[in-house]
Amino acid sequence: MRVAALYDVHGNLPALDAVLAGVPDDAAIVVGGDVAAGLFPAETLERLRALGDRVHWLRGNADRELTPGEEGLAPAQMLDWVRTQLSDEQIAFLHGLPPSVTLDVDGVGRVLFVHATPRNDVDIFTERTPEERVAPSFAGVDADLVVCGHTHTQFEREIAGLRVLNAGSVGMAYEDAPGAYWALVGPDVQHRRSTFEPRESDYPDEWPSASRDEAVSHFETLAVGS
Ligand SMILES: [Mn+2]
Repeated sequence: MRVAALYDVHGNLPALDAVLAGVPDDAAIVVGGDVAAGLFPAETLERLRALGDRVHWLRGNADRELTPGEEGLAPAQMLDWVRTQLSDEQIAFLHGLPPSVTLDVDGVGRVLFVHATPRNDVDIFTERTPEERVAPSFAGVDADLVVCGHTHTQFEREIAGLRVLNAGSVGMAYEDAPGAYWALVGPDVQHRRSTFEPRESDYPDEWPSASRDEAVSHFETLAVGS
C-alpha cells in the first residue's frame, strides 16, 4: 500500500478538498490528528468519515481537548467555538481515536504514524531542535519511518537513528508558500503542496498565520527538553 498522510487539517474544508483531489485513488489515507478544530469542523470531519475504511484515524491534542476536562495546548476560545459546531457523537468519536497507527508501506517499510511524537500528543520539536533533547520522545520506537505533525511545518530529519517526517499541515500551514501541505508515503516519501482558495467561516477569532521562520523560532522556545 501507499499512504497519503493528512495532518492538522484544522477544519479547513477547502484545503482538505484540494488535497483529496490530489490523493491517488489507490492510496490509503492517514488522518494524523487535529482534524476538526478550526473553520468548518463538522463538514471537515464528515467529508473524511464518508471515505470509510480507506481512512486510518489517529487522535491529536486538539481532537482530545474538545472533551471537557482534558488538558493540553489548544486555545480555549477556539475549543469553545468548535464544541458548538460539533455533536456529542462527533466529539466522542474524536476522543475515541487511537494515539497511533502502524502500517506496512510499499518501498518504505513499517511506518509509525503519530500526532506529535511517539511519547504523547503535545511534545513540540522542529527541524532545529537538538537531537539529544528530542531523542527521549522517540525512545524504544521500532520503525523504518515515523510520521509526525503537530507543528504545522513540513520537514524530514533523523532522530536517534530513526527516519522522521513531519507531514506538514493541510489546513494551517506555517510555510513560505501558501497552500495545504501533506505527504505521500510509498514507494518513496513525497512532500506535497496543494493550492486552494481560502474561505471564511463563522469562526470568531483571527485565524493564526505566521511565516515558516517565525513559527519555527516560536516552537523552538517551547520545544521538548528546553
Ligand atoms: Mn495542530
